[in-house]
Amino acid sequence: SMIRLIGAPTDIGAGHRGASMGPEALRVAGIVEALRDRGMAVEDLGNLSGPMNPWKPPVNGYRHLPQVVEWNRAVYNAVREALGEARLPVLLGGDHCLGLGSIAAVADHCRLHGKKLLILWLDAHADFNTNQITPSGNVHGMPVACLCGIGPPELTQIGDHCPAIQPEQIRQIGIRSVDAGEKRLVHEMKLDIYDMRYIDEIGIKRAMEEALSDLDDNTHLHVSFDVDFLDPEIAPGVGTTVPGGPNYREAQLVMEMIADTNRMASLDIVELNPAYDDHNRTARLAVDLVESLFGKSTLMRL
Ligand code: DIR
Ligand code: MN
Ligand code: MN
Ligand code: MN
Repeated sequence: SMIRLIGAPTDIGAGHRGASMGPEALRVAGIVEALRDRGMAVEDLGNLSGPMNPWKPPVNGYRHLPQVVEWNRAVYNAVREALGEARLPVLLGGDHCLGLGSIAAVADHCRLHGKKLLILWLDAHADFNTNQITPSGNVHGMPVACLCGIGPPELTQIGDHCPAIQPEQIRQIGIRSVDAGEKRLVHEMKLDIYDMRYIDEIGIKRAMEEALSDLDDNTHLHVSFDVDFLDPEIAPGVGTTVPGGPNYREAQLVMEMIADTNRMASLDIVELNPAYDDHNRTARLAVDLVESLFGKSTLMRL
């Protein structure tokens, strides 16, 4: 189906400024042309608008909660509308707090159409903090907990249902930074986490086979791609780098294996931060990986 790009230029959920420049960096790196070269129809709706970053300290364990709510409402509406018009929404973030609005919209759409939803969360972080356990107050560290119903009502009730998803609908890949309280909570909630230790032991191919094992032809696969998933050696342009991530070949294989399922029906590209990048190389890498996500292959397809 036709791809719809939705820009959400904000960094209200992050602890570093600059993810607000992500949508334009991806356009400058040629995301539209790359997808069209793959034979896809693409429409770019431009950017959503929302509140400025007031750059204030956290209140009650949340930094910028009213602004986070407003941006997520805009993202929810835009993603919901795209899916309703049979578009494949690609959210250009923006920080990862926006994964909440995006996935809440996808979950409501799937419920309405009797689709199974599976979410692949590619990230260095589990993003399962709460205001009680967060070391930072940054809401980009909380969207998965909010989706599972743990968080402030303004965020857990962003869509039609609370919780928006069940923990067993999510598979996290590439995780290598989990905060102390967050660690307890992800165990308690039985989150399905393919962390880097596990990937080192069994390899990225088997890890992806396991993560994608219960897809069927009625499954909507959502991919939430936090660019800090990638090793900082290849992807310096993010606010919170964590060493020891997937290298270029491993990241390509992840994307190619997702493409092979033919089930990806929505995508977030978040946390790209041009202020930390080296001449937009991380944006160009993200576009290269997105081509693979949409089926670019050396030998298999024309
Ligand atoms: C850390 C960093 N776990 C926090 N989180 C994220 O502040 O909650 N960084 N998502 O990108
Ligand atoms: Mn994240
Ligand atoms: Mn992250
Ligand atoms: Mn970050």
